[in-house]
Amino acid sequence: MIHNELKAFPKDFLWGAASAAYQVEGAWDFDGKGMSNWDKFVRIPGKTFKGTTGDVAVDHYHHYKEDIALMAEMGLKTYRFSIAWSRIYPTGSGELNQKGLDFYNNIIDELMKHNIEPIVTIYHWDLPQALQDAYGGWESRQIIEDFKNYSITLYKAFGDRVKYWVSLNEQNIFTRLGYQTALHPPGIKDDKLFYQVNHHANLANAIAIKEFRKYVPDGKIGPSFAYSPAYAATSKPEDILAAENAEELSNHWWMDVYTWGEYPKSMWDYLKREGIAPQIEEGDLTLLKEGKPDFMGVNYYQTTTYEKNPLDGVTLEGRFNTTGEKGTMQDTGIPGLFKTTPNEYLERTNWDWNIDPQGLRIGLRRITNRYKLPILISENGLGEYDKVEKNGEVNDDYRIAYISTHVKAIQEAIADGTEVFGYCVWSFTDLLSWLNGFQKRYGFVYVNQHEEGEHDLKRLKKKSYHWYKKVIESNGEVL
Ligand code: BGP
Repeated sequence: MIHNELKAFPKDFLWGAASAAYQVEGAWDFDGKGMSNWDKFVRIPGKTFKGTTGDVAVDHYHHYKEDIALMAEMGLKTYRFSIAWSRIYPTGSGELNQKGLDFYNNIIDELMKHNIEPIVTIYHWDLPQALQDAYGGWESRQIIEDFKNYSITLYKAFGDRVKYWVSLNEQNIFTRLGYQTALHPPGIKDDKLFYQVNHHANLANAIAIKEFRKYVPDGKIGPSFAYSPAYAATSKPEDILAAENAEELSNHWWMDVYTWGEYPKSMWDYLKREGIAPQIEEGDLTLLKEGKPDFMGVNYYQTTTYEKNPLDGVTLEGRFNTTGEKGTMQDTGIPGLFKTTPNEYLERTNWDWNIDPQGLRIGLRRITNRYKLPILISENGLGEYDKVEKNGEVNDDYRIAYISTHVKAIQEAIADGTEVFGYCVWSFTDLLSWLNGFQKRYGFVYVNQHEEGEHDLKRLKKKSYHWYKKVIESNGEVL
């Protein structure tokens, strides 16, 4: 679709930025906070780039006023951040830690003072380790009740001021990397368990949304899904089918459940035949249908291109680029279903992520046509090396190019008929990139933090900071 003229962004469009507790806060054992699964995992040698941890991260815990002042100066309309469950309930359930609630109350009040709409993510991967130890965390149905109680605590504490909520961040990533590829905690490789854990997460998501209606009736809630739309490598029907398989198993497998409470049929049958379909109990499907979200949160970074993968073809074992050495990412797949392959038409970042603004537009249209839900782009951004010049400038023109082309693609998607009400760039300040240390930077604000040594954590506005300020001022007209 080529438009002669594009519609302007809606006048109350939420121009924003996003973060996650573990990646920014630091203060990992301050003020009564309990240990999380990430606090434990990063201490296992070899798990993260140069053994980096979020112990200090960018110390947002002690710098939040400074960071929010920078957001206000930029004119940010919304800030999406997550709550560390183990700050609220140090052991996951039971005793409440008032100091944890105070910290987030302060953040919310500070944001409101500056007219910045808070978007709260209930769960962005940092599970209280006590729940992992007690019953295997997401491996047990017990998590559903504990997640429900934790969510209700947040609704009661913050629901008077927070109107936008994200339930689970990238359920497809934390379950897959936690239980299928072992790159994230708890570092397990077990396909059957992966689908079971994911089913529990679906139920927890649904119950949290169902409860939300009682406590924050005037609010809006949805999950944030890591959507990588599938492309076929060629027009060979076998490649088209491979892309179809990927779209169903890697995308619809989650979004269909969120929206309709149903698993996609052909993939359900496939997993049944393989003996790895999740076990469903009575009442589960009813609950899933009761948890319909108000919007689809989309974290978009890239598309993935697929081709046919024979039965003896590649598996999910493949090197993941966490070093920033371009060209070190390996293709992976599921034998008999699909295999990934480079897309010769797309540039890649130094971490081998495809750069594809049109892919965002395609993804937004697919979601709109299939689910008919409004969309919050809850993450999108560029992780790259940044260099501080002698005069203190960070000239991140590559980031400006990335974000501006994606904003343009959103505007085109709106002209195509999608309803997008917000855009949160990942991220506001630089932060810890889970497996990649601090050298893979995403922020509008540079933070002097590195993998090794102690640093002063000084904040510096990058060129993209000044640029995004103008984008917001002009409501997306000046790119
Ligand atoms: C998403 C996560 C974020 C963030 C981002 C960038 O998957 O929700 O927490 O980390 O990806 O990823 P990375 O840090 O691996 O580059």
